[in-house]
Amino acid sequence: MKQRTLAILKPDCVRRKLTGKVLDRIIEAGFEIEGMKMVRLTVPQAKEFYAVHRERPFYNDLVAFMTSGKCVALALAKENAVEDFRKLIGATDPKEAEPGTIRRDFAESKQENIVHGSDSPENAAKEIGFFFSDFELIANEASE
Ligand code: IDP
Ligand code: MG
Repeated sequence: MKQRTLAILKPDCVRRKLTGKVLDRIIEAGFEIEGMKMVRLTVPQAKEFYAVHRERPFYNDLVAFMTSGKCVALALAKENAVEDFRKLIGATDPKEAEPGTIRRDFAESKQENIVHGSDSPENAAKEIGFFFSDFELIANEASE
């Protein structure tokens, strides 16, 4: 069954002019783009998006990083999208990511790791709702 996941091309990705290369990997891997927008997160928005990490030592740095420049938010669709996208991007720390993954190939640090991917279908639905209204998403039947 087709599933959606939420991806963010983080400020390091946009700043380093890797948006096109990373999007190409995502499209080549079979993900359909059902929503896409350039966004500059505010501090309250970044805090809310990463609220699960608020007790972690890296939280404030993460919020500063995520608000440091433009991001590209993507609603992606594919069979098994959540798990397959996490495989495509690799482990959080690029040093631990498998060869050929987006983070291994492009990321410079555990914080500046190029891309976000939802970690469960439930969180994907919440995160897509965070960035996109229904009107901004291609309806399933219209995407083929
Ligand atoms: P994920 O993005 O692979 O799901 P999470 O554990 O959910 O990883 O962490 C969210 C984001 O916080 C990471 O993508 C990364 O940007 C940042 N982060 C996570 N752990 C660390 C850390 O130990 N040091 C610095 N930044 C971190
Ligand atoms: Mg996560």
